[in-house]
This record gives sequence, C-alpha cells and structure tokens, in this order.
Amino acid sequence: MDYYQIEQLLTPEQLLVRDSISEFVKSEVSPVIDQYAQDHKEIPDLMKKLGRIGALGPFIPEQYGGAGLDQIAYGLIMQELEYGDSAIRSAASVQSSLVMYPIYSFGSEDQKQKFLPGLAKGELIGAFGLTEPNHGSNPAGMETKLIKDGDGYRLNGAKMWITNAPICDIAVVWARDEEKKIRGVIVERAFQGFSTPETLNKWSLRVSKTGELVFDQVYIPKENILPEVNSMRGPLSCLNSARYGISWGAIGAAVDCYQTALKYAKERQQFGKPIASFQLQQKKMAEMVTEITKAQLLSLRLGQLKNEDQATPAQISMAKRNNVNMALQVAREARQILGAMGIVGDYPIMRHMMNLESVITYEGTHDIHLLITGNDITGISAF
Ligand code: TGC
Ligand code: FAD
Repeated sequence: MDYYQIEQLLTPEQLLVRDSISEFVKSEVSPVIDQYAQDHKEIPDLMKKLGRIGALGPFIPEQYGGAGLDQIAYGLIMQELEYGDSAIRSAASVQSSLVMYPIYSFGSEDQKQKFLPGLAKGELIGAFGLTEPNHGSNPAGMETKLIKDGDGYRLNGAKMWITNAPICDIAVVWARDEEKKIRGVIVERAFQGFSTPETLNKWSLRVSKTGELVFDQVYIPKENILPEVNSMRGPLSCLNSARYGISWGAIGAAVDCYQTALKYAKERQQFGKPIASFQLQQKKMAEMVTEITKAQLLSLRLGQLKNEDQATPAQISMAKRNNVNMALQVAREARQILGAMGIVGDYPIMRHMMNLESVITYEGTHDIHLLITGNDITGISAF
C-alpha cells in the first residue's frame, strides 16, 4: 500500500529490512495466526524466531547484539510485524523499546554485557513493569517500593497488565525508593518472592501472554539497579520509543484490513455487480487509503526527526494516537465491507480490530495522548 510513492524515500537498507520481515510474516505468521489466536496460545519459539530475523533491539548497537539500524528501519519492522498481528509487534516492541532500550540507555556496562545479547537473540524474554493496579494513566502515583537492605534492596508491590509477564526471564521494573525517587530495577526470574500470575480470558492479543508482576520482599542485589536513572523521565523515555514503533505498527494492521476488504469487494457480487462498484463501498475504501497514507507520512517524518534526535514526546503522542485510531476505524469499516464473513477467522479483520482495542489503551490511552497534545500547545496540563 504505497499510494504516495513513499518507498522512494526509503534507503536500500530500509527496503531490504522491510521486505525480509514481510517475508517472515507471510511465511511464519499469517498462515497460522488465526488458529493460535482462536486457541489463545502463543506461537512456539516466537521470541527466538524474532531474534533470528533481527527484530529484537534493531536500533541497539551491534556490539551488544543489536542490528545498529536507524529508527525508520525499526518502524518498518514494527509495521510488517503488526501486519501479521499486533501481538507479534507487541512482543518485539516490549523487548526492544521497553527492556533493551532502558538497559542500554540507563544500565551499567556489566548490565549491558550480561543481558542485551541474550535479549537480542530472544534467548531471554523481557517484560516492563510500570502500570499498577491503582495507577495506570498516572504511573507517577506508583506504590511499588524499593527499600535499602544491607548491600542491596528489598522490592515490594505489584504491577498489572504486563505483556509477557508469565513467560519473562527478566523484568525491568519501576519503583519508588526511600527518597521518593523513581528507580529502575532488573528483576530476574529466579529471585525469591517474585511471581507472575497470568491474566486470563482476554478477547484481545490472544497470542500474547499478559500477567502481573508480584514482588513479596524480593531481594535485589545492587548490581541489578539501573544506575543512570532516578526520575519519571526514565520510564517515560522508554514509552517514547515504544509509542513511536506502535505508530508504524498500526499502519501494518490497517493495511492488512484494507487489502482484505478491497479484494473481497472486487470478488463479492450483489445485485449482479461486485460490491466494489457501489459508491458507498468505494467511499469506505477511498477513505481508508487516504487515512493510511496520511499515517504513513506522519510516521516517516517522525522517524526522520527521531533519527536526528529531534522528535518531541508530544509529536510521538500525536502519531501514536492518530495512527492507532486510524487503524481501528479502518478495521471497523473493513469488517462491514465483508458483511457476515467479516466476523469469522477466515479473514484477519476481526482479530486486528480486537487487538487494536488494547493498542489504543496501552502505551497511553487515546485520551491521555490528546491531553499531551493539549498540554503541549497551551502550556496547561489538563490531567
Ligand atoms: P510530568 O510531570 O509531565 O513529567 C515528569 C518528568 O518526566 C518528563 N517527561 C518525559 N520524559 C521523556 N519522555 C516523555 N514522554 C515524558 N513525559 C514527561 C518530564 O519532562 C518531567 O521531567 P523532570 O526532569 O522535569 O522531572 O509527568 P506526569 O507524571 O504528570 O505524567 C504525564 C503523563 C500523563 C503524560 C504520563 O504519566 C503518561 O504518559 N501516562 C500514560 C501512562 C502510560 O503510557 N503507560 C504505559 C505503560 S507501558 C505499556 O503500556 C506497555 S504496552 C506494551 C505492549 O506493546 O505490549
Ligand atoms: P485508567 O488509567 O484507569 O483509565 C481509564 C479511563 O479513564 C481511560 O479511558 C482513560 O483515558 C481515562 N482517563 C484516565 N485519566 C484521565 C484524565 N486525566 N483525563 C481524562 N481521561 C482520563 N503496562 C505496563 O506497564 N507494561 C506492559 O507491558 C503493559 N502491557 C499491556 C498489555 C495489554 C494487553 C494492556 C491492555 C495493557 C498493558 N499495560 C502495560 C497497561 C496499560 O499501559 C494501561 O492499561 C494504560 O496505561 C491505561 O491504564 P488503565 O488501564 O489503568 O486505565
């Protein structure tokens, strides 16, 4: 879907990355995703497969196991993965932006050497714990506590709605210390008192595991504290990276819905004509192409700004909000074009639509991103 010849603005390396991820999705994800989603099961060895194709930490330097790619290549990877399923993109974006990014940006050299190569290969699975039962949109209210104990610390509290919690080997967790500062902690699976109960019965992101991170007097050695961060700036800057990736990812889901609807509309006959010949159906599809194209341009420009280290958090919020909402609207319209066929798993639309209900909520809700824009343009916080 390249109505404005955006491909011409991409480098040969970016195109190569995009096409190789697309090939992986079309061979390894699309043929099986519906069954795994219906069964509420993960794709076996997904993280290792993502590691092999370079989708984990693509912007992390090669010396730590990353691919050293630029931000537009990262965005294109997210786009192609979410064409397959939002849960596949989620797996890659949590690992890359929410686990590898903070270890790379705020970690010690020892922490980088110890964790990044395994995370890049998908041999270690990471989770990111910010949201708590009582603090979702307002993470600064967090109650999880990190208290000094001898040479190390004790961690107490709970995080909720955490992607990959039940299967994680490590979790980057945000907690408040005795001086009320926000600290980042790397919690390892083997630590005593650490448990990760699964959140069951989801209608969304059914190939992804979601759960809690529970800390009951967990002893944290001082080597597992991220040394270079002590404020909300830490977790919020991880969100910048993930939200940027989601802005691209949502385009992938929208394109899959649009292409499915276009093909169906050309084939399906009613009143002796293909339904694509009716103006009402053409309006839906013409608007989809317009909105997808606008979203592509927004993410591409944001990627250029990110490559120059110029993208502001508010610009990222605008792109995440716009593009996810766009994808959800495209999914809803596309489903209608398929009539009753739109509700079954033979087509990907309903699955994308249900996934996007999570995507429009996590990484900052649709409302919160609007308020971030409002704050940016007026200078007045309405939170
Ligand atoms: P505020 O007082 O405005 O700022 C506190 C400090 O943080 C700085 N800051 C940022 N820094 C980097 N990036 C950003 N985006 C930043 N936003 C703010 C700010 O400059 C300040 O720095 P300093 O040095 O002056 O102290 O912060 P606030 O506490 O009022 O929060 C504002 C608000 C509402 C925007 C923020 O809390 C927010 O974004 N809430 C939404 C929560 C959210 O997005 N949670 C996501 C959880 S992770 C997740 O959902 C993963 S889904 C994974 C998957 O893909 O499966
Ligand atoms: P709330 O904050 O309770 O918001 C409820 C409603 O109130 C929303 O509509 C919201 O927009 C609105 N609202 C809140 N405050 C305001 C305001 N000031 N003005 C106007 N309206 C407001 N978190 C992690 O830390 N790590 C993860 O890996 C992770 N993965 C997730 C995976 C899934 C599948 C889901 C669904 C969530 C995940 N989350 C994760 C949590 C996610 O970030 C939160 O759900 C999200 O930030 C919203 O928090 P909440 O659900 O508590 O909603």
